Amino acid sequence: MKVAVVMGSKSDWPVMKAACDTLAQFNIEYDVKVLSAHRTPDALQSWVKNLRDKGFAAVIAAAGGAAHLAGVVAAFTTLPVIGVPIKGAAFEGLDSLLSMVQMPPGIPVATVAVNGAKNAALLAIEIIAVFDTNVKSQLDTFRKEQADNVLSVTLD
Ligand code: RP5
Repeated sequence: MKVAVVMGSKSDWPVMKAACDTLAQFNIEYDVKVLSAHRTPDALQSWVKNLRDKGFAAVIAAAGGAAHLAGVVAAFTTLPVIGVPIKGAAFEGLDSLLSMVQMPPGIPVATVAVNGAKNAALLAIEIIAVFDTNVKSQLDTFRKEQADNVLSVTLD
């Protein structure tokens, strides 16, 4: 299964590249797009509406400021939507975080940390791993290596 990645602006890409790199590390196919809830609403709607039929399992949506992109994506699909609040010029990214995380009941967005692109990808991979034993085993290896790295730390 594939993961869709969308961000509101090309200026989000330096953060969101980490999500795509992580998906690639797990050999997960992805489609990455720049589409904006307010600048390109019609194009966003038609892209989102076709995702399930095209075999996507989850959507990662990143935006900054009045960050409504993930909520709008979630409004148009019942695929799980993972939101990445992008740290912009104002408020250390708190504006993006609160805009994204405070979804009213009925349309969920699983919001990760400000600039949390890597965790967004890992969460999408964990969703796929519910059904895919190969991906599950890659996750087990990743967790073991991560733990080994912590346990082998030496301090000067
Ligand atoms: C949001 O506005 C984008 O997701 C970006 O984080 C922010 C600023 O966009 P640009 O003005 O850099 O295009 O829609």
